[in-house]
Amino acid sequence: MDVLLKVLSWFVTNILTKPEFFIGIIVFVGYMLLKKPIYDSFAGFLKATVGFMILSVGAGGLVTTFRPILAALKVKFEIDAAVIDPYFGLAAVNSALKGIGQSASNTMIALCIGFAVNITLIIFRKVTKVRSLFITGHVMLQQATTVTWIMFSVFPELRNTTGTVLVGLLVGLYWGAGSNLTVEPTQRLTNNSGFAIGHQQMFSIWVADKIAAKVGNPNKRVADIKLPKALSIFHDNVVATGTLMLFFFGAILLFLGPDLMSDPKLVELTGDKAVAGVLFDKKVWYGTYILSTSLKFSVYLAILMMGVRMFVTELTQAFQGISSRLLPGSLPAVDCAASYNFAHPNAILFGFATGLVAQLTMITLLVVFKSPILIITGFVPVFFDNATLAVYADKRGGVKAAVIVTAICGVLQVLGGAAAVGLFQLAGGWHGNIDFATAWPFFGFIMKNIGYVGIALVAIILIVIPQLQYARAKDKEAYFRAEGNN
Ligand code: ASC
Repeated sequence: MDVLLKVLSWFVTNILTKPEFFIGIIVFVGYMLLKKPIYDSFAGFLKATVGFMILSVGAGGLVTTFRPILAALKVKFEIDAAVIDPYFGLAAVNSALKGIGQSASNTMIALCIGFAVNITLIIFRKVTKVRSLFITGHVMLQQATTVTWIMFSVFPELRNTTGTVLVGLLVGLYWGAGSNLTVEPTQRLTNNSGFAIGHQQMFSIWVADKIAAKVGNPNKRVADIKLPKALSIFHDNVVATGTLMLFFFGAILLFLGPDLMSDPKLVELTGDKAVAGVLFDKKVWYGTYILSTSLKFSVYLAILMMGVRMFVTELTQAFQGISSRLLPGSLPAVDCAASYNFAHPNAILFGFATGLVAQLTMITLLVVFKSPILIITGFVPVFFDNATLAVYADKRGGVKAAVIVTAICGVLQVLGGAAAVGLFQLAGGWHGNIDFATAWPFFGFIMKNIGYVGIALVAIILIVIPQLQYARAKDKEAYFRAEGNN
């Protein structure tokens, strides 16, 4: 058992939670199946892997730079609040697991079981109707950890192997059903580029795609906004992002002040050593710090987009090999940032800005109405969920839909986060991404109220979702060709 655990742990640490290699290997195999020479396949492996690593530099830079600013709000207001962010959630769950004498190895096993469940669903896709394999490893780790806590807090008697296996089963079903829901919206968005989304807002992408088609106008997209001549500089994403962030984070940083922004307490609060490197250094003028910190948003976003472009181009070509020879009609479900390649960059900005305003409004309301549970905005959900939903909503319903969808998302992120903190008794942080502010608290609620039958019910819901999706598909053959017009 010990050896098996070590092997599993090696696999999880070195491969499963390193999506860059996963994607690289898929690209390599895909090119080989397309009968490309080995040197071309190797080049594809490298470009996809390096592309994903560049994306991670961009995403990591955004997270590290803006996380302490949002965390500092908690200090400034002296509120005991939970930060809704998957990294804070991960830390909160890990310390809670320690508190009940459990270790993270449960999560590791659940993660592997979940992955195996997702593969099985695809192998039997004619029966299960699931076509997509979730391969965003770092996100799988966060999700398996959160669901482990939901299970262990709701059923203390299941803090054992049985509970861990059940977590694996539920997350595997979620990865299959959730990513499968993103197939049509993503294929439509990307002109059948051959990938789906495996991230933290999969149910919400499906919902956003449906709402947007009803409430908006696809002919008035973010790209179609006509600005007067003097404002036309904002068509350029670097200018738009830079200006908006300068005002936005500039105001927040002015409010927080140099003393707080140089306080090492923020490193401890965020649990991220890298934060030490982005704090204010009193040797420079605070104005310079504000300028460079705010503009880093544009810098890291540009890096992220460059990485996305590289790996998506390779993946799109190479996956034809896998979907034509190995697993017909199946798709890899990748990081939500892959969708940013198919949108006007200002749609991303729109989503983030609207989601943030909605979140801050809701948090103010929680304070005004003296809610016993308070929430602090976390960067990952407010940026990546809202940017992603805006991209999908803009495709189907233009600017109006993008604003409506992300405003709703921002509100739900705060309310759902607060509900989850209350429901699962977690201190300090909650996962916070939109699926974990809606679907998962709901699943947890079911389990808490009807016990073991609830676990079965959640599993059944997740099994039935792809069945309904297939039943509703107009063209059943196209469903298995995974086209976006269903
Ligand atoms: C997440 C998470 C990240 C980012 C990244 C976006 O949910 O944990 O690090 O989003 O995957 O590209």
